[in-house]
Formats: sequence, C-alpha cells, structure tokens
Amino acid sequence: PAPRTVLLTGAAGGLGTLMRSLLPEHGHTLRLFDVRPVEDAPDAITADLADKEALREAVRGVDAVLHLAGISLEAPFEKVLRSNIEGTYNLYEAARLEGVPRIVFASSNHAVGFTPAPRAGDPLIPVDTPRRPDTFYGLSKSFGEDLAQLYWDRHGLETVSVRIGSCFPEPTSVRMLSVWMSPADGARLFHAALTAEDVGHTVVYGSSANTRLWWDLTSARALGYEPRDDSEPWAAKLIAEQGELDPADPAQGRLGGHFVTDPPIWPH
Ligand code: NAI
Ligand code: 15L
Repeated sequence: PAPRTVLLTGAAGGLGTLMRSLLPEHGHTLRLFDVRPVEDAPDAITADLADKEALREAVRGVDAVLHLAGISLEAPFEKVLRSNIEGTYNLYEAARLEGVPRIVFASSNHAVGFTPAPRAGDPLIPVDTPRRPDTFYGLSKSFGEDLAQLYWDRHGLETVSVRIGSCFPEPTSVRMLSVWMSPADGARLFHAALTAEDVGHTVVYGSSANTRLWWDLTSARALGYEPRDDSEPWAAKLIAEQGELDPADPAQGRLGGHFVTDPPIWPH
C-alpha cells in the first residue's frame, strides 16, 4: 500500500518517540504535533488539543492522523475530560472539516480493563467483548471508540481504534508477557491501520504474537498486520523475579492489571 503523509499527535511522548523513528521505514512522511516541544524536531507543531485553529492547520492536507496525544494514565476526571475527551473531539472535528479520510486512534486495553483475563483453555477475548473501563482514563478511550463509530456512521471518516496493550522496548512484568507489543510490531500494526483499504471503523487489539496472549488479533491481522515478536524469551526471568499471576488477586486477574485496583485519583 502507498505510504502516507501522517500527522502524528503526541509526538513528544514515549510511543510517539518510538514511532517517529520507526514509521518512516514504512515509507510514511510525518508531521509532528504535541503540547510539549519535540526534541530535535524544529518543525514540530507545539500546540494543545484544545486549540481548534492549530488543529485545523495541522491536519490540512494529510492522508491520515495517528492520534497518540493525551493523558496516558489515570488522572483526575477534569484532566482526562480536557485532553482525551474534548481533545479527541476537537481532532475529529478538525479532520471532518478539512476532509481528512482516516484516523488511527490510540485506544487502550483499559477500555476493557475490568474483563477477567482468560485462563488456560479459555477463548481469547474478542474485540466485541462489552467495554468495561477500569479508570476515568479507560472511560475516555471507550468514548474515543464511540466517537470514531459516530464519525464513520455520520461522516464517512474512517478509524482504526487500536486497543494497545503495553508498547515498550521490553516486557517488564509478568502481565506484560500477555499484553506486550514490541515497538517494531507497533509500527507494523500502525502501518497496516494507516494503509489498509475500507476499514470503516475497525477495533483491534495491539500486541505482539505473544505465547501468553490474552486477546484475539483476528481483526488486526485482517488489516494485513503480521506480528513477528513474542514476549516469551523474557518469561522465565520475569516469573522467577515476580511469580506467576494469581487470577484470584483483584490486581492481577483482569486485563487492566493494577489499574483495576489503584486508588482513584481525585482533584485536590
Ligand atoms: P505519553 O504520556 O508518553 O505521551 C503522550 C503525549 O501526549 C505527551 O507527549 C503529551 O505531551 C501529549 N499530550 C497530552 N495531552 C495533550 C494535549 N492536551 N494536547 C497536545 N498534546 C498532549 O504516552 P505514550 O505511552 O506515548 O502513549 C501514547 C498514546 O497511546 C496515549 O494516548 C496512550 O493513552 C496510548 N496508549 C499507550 C500505551 C503504551 O503502552 N505506551 C498503551 C495503551 C494506550
Ligand atoms: C496504557 O494504557 C498506558 O498508556 C501505558 O502506559 C501502560 O500502562 C499500558 O496501558 C498497560 O496497560 O500496561
């Protein structure tokens, strides 16, 4: 599929930094956007998702947006509301008004975080499992998926919502053995999501081909995604250090892991 000119929001973040180095290898030209300055990128747009004019200008002429910007962990509701709910709405409106045909939305496993993790022999969790956010953060990702569906149904603006597991250079916990997405597989999946034809609104899980995988990658593979990595080489070391997950422990037995039991964060 043809490479694309892509607006990368959240370019200064952890995943944005990884994708800035990996996506050009797939042929994409990136325009960068973040509220924080992006290191070594003087042309990056420094603006908040609250700035509707800046967003209109930023999306003008691109083939797609890879929308990573936002609060990436649990936070007080007002903050999540502003960056993730209103901010994502502002982005969709800018894209609609400027005729951008596609958004790839960084959703999260925390949109379904309260779902019990499958045990050995259970079926993998499908993409149409009922959403069960584990935090205000997860709730904002659930909102983003519904917003994407609305803009597809009403305006023909396509989205791939990627429920990312954990995309970091290496798995660092026993839970991550099941939900890890290597950065290289992340770039493969985002590339597929940016270029596959006729996606409408498609929801996929974002992870590598982990031996201990918890969810079903069928819809991701249908986009042309072929994961090449597996967390298993880290399994013996991580299990020796941390022990196996205990499904009866509320902080370990659900997809969202400790997000499910972390105390809520209220504004002061
Ligand atoms: P991060 O926190 O490192 O980066 C997020 C970036 O968004 C930051 O550079 C921040 O400045 C920017 N941002 C936040 N609010 C903004 C606003 N109002 N306007 C403009 N920019 C704003 O997070 P990370 O890990 O890079 O994640 C990127 C995206 O992927 C997030 O949406 C996160 O929820 C999602 N995600 C990431 C996962 C992971 O494993 N890294 C797992 C699941 C979802
Ligand atoms: C997320 O949604 C977070 O953005 C990321 O930092 C990780 O905590 C990840 O989920 C996870 O579930 O491990």
